[in-house]
Amino acid sequence: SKKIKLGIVGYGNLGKGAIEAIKQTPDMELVAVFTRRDPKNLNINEPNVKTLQIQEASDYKNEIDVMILCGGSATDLPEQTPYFASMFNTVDSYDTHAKIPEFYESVNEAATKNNTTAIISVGWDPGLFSINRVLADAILPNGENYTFWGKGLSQGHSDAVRRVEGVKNGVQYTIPSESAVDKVRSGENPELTTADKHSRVCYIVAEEGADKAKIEKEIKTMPNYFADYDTEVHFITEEELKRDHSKAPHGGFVIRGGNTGAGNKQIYEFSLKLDSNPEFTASVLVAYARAAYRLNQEKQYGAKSVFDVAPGHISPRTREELRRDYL
Ligand code: API
Repeated sequence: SKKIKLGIVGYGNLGKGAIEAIKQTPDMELVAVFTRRDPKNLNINEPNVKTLQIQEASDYKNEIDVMILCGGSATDLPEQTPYFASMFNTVDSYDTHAKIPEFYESVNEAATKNNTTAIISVGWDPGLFSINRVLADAILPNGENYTFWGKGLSQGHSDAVRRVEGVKNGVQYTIPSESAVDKVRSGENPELTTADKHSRVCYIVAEEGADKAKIEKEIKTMPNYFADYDTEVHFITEEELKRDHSKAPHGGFVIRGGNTGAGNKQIYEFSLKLDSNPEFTASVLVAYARAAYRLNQEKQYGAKSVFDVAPGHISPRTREELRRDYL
């Protein structure tokens, strides 16, 4: 049968990860990568993949089944997802948790109008962690959910600091509080504030002559991303950034402590340990691209989240195979 044809929008860490992830699938193929930059400057060594300008995407409506949107949440995706969902089935990794309701509404409008299927906020958090929060809560109603991230490099927060005026480059590490994790694992369901659970550490390369005090203040007071946390900002050189901060490990845990029956303690835990956060996130996006294609074939139009997608829909295996080998 014919392979599912994919496009990628954005050639950053996530877009590069998506190229690799698609190669590992038996049933999907990459048609083109769309970029805001000059396509000639993308060094993609894939003879059968076109590199094109973002504005050319509308010419490929009949050649691409699903568009994988690899832009950032801060400013790219709020514009790009509704735009592309008006022409293509899409998957994206929009991860500004506080703004997901309004993001959903604007994508749903575009997708519903045009009979496309747009799966939003796909990745590991939001994404796989979200599914586990829902499972744990449904199974153990008498309990409490906790999410811990790190220690690791958050793509979303790093993208956010790089958008601050005067910042040339930078990364952000999310650091979980070990004592908070230990308390949660013991099942005592402690009350923890946002700041009790994590702290954030940024390494910033400032542009020449930039006002470092102003940069630091802008980062520390940034809503959604930093304002509710204890945040450290360190200024370093470009060489130090390359030398010490080029890897992008991440991971974390969803934990729920609950009680059943005669007060029996039940601990639910899901965890990830990732060498490369963007490569893993891209792998989740690519698996859900398969689901976006299938849902669209079933005429399930509009914006969807991971909660609306059955696990069988993201798998390349048949339902018979899944029942035989994975039940
Ligand atoms: C953090 C997490 C990261 C989630 C993973 C992904 C990312 O604070 O480190 O941006 O890397 N919210 N959404």
